Amino acid sequence: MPERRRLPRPWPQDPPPGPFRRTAWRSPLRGPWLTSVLGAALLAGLPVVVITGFLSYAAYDPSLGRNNLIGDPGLLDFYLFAWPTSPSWLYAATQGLHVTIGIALVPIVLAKLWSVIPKLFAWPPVRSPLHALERLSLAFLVGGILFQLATGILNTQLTYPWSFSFLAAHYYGAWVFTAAFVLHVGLKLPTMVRALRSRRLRDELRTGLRHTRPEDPIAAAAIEREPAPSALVPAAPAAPTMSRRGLLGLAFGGSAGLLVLTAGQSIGGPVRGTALLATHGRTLGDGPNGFPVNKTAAAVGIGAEQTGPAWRLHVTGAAATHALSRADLLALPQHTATLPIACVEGWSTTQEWTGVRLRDLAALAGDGEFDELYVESLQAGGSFRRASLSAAQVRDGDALLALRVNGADLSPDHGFPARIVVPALPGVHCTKWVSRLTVRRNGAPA
Ligand SMILES: Nc1nc2c(c(=O)[nH]1)N[C@H]1C(S)=C(S)[C@@H](COP(=O)(O)O)O[C@H]1N2
Ligand SMILES: [Mo]
Repeated sequence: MPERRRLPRPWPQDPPPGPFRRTAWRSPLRGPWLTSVLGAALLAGLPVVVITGFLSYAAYDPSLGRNNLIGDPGLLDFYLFAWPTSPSWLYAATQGLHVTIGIALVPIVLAKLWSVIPKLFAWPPVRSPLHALERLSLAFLVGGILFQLATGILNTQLTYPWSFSFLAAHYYGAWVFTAAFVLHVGLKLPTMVRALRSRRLRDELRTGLRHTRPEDPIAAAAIEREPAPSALVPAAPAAPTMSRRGLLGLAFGGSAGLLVLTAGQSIGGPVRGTALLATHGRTLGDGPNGFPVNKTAAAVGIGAEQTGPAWRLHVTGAAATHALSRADLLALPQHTATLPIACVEGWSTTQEWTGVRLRDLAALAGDGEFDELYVESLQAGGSFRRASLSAAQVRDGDALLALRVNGADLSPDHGFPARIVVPALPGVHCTKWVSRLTVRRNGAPA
């Protein structure tokens, strides 16, 4: 092997006192095997979160009308396919997985970071240009996952203690994290496989505290293909206070606990009550309208004067403009469909909606040739007051301007007098308190 090019060293040979000393990290549990077990779990789980996350971006259909809320992503823009309307639970499933698995991985991510902390303080800090690059990529990896988990979880709690756009930040953050993750897996997969082979999970699960011993620092360095002794395995191990199976039990048990406390919000029905961590998607009242409410009418300043008898639905296209009262809409052919509202925050709820097919309304005003139905709400402000639907979504026979739900009139909080419900459409585009529909082609009325 050619000798590694040495950088001129701006730091002393000996590490400074504190965490840079190899004797500072004393847990006898740390080592490549433990890190690899946690890493293998993340390798199984994180791709699900990444893929469903990018699918959610596609489901928003940012290429259409004014759906793009994150600015021009330039090179990072991608449209693999037009988001389908079938099966109707598609977005409820992908986004439920995104949020539930993302939350459930938190204890495993934290345990994995804990397991590799000594490497953060490795001495010398940089051994070669390649080592410097690898450490830089780790900054993006660790920074990326912490940023994505923190912003994602705060979004599910509708808490925004920052001034940037959540959507834009979470989207660009996803690219940073994904790039670093792919690189990291590429670099570390062989190490992970060697490390997993170095001990047997079954044996570890049978080993209690009394027999817990550190991994071998020389063997560990060989597994890591790093200069011996391994930075992960302690040079001066303390007596164990916990077994490896105890630590894995804590991480995976915590993960399973979070899964149970979150999944109910997506599964719905009687298990919704188990979703104790879902502060959002709570149900207000009971009866036909007794299902979760995102924003109440009061929260967005919509009162009875706007939704009373004076309300009209304006339908505009190239052929005609109509102002329809609720009675006019109820006189049109009605269609009933059982469809979920599936929120980006992970919760969903399936109900039986009745109303006018969107394609019938589009046909009232347009000439039949359109690529977008632009929906606007009575709501004065906020980014959820309008949405663009694609022609394929509008043409789906179950795509509705809903007037009723579960046999009763929509409640004010669920969008009375009329709301959009379309199969597999993200909840955020199921506009409530609709006031105007415009049939468009290339941005102009059609
Ligand atoms: N006008 C308007 N429509 C809206 C919203 C809103 O804030 N304003 N919230 C959206 C979001 S994010 C979701 S998830 C669904 C929730 O519908 P629900 O409150 O009837 O359950 O409504 C959507 N429609
Ligand atoms: Mo939502």
